[in-house]
Amino acid sequence: MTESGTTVDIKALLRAQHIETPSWAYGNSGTRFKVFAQQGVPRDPYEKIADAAQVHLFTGVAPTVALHIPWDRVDDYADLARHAREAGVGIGAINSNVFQDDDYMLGSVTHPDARVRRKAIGHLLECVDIMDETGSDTLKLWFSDGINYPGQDDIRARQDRLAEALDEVYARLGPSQRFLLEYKLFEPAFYATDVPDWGTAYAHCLRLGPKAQVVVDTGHHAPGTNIEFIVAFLLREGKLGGFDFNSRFYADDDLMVGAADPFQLFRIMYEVVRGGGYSADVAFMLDQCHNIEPKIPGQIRSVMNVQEATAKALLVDRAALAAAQSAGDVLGANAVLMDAYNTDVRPLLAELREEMSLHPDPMGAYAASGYGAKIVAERVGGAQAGWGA
Ligand code: AOS
Ligand code: ZN
Ligand code: ZN
Repeated sequence: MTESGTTVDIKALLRAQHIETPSWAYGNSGTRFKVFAQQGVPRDPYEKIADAAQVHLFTGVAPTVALHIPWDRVDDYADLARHAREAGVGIGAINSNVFQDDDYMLGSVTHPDARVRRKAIGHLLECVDIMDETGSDTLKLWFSDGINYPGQDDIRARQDRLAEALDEVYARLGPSQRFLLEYKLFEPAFYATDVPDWGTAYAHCLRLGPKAQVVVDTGHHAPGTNIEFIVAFLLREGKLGGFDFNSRFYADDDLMVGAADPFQLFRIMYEVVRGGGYSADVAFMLDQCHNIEPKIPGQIRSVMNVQEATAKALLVDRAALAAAQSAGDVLGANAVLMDAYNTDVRPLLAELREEMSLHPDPMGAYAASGYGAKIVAERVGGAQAGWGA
């Protein structure tokens, strides 16, 4: 393949990339210490979708927005989906919430009390109803369930209860719907989380069948975890359903993806490309909360960071890499990967945006658009993203 042929192929793949932004990124958020309110933030789900549409307008690769129930509860979901379509975006994953009610202090689907488990499962089934109404094909399941102290509950019985709940939700899925099971090492449970790692999520999904897959939130691992290995393994098994992209320095920090460790993001994207995940049904979703930075530009920056990592991953000379690997050329193989990582792909992406009739500089174009000033003038009393609301 010629050099220019390669560039054309890479551009076509980048043009087709689809990065989903989360509705909760557009509202006020913070830490347990303080939520700093910003001016102009959305007051309802309709305005969150309008903001998500801006990210798509300036990047061209963020055509869907994930909803979170109940934070995005409305009377008429079909109307919300219509509003999204009119704004130029679609509804992405439906994120369930079985962590915010008082009932869930000791767990939701793994709670020792059958009444609470029934309530939690009822919510998950309601989320599938919302998928039907909005046309969403993906349910994202994250459970805060776990225990804080040894002996607090029976670890194994909690797995049985989890399996029962997953069975029921799985059975409710339509033919073109799936759920993604998200794991997280700790928080809010500090001793034993019920879905703490990819192995637990994988085992449950494997038992259930093809409509259950694992979602990798990049902030949900112990420091030093080799996330790209997990990606490679799950892809090989056909069980990687998608990503919740964000950056972490310490715990589940939910910072902009690619901010803390762009090299790790590149390594992850390389395994996605290598494993065929780029063309398969692997969802690239952002799961971020902008505590101190402006929301819409924060999402635009994150989308661009994912694009840059993807472009570098696509630039890896796979033939040269395979040759070096089979020759046992350790330094040569590593150099092939690093050459791609060290390439400045910003000119390529600027060129691609111009070909897509977009401004080559999405951050600058958004700043110049006046949308930020308009929402500050129009919206008074914006909502929190969810926590503590
Ligand atoms: C929680 O830590 C998980 O990352 C969830 O994916 C997510 O942040 C939350 O459920 C909002 O949807
Ligand atoms: Zn997440
Ligand atoms: Zn998280």
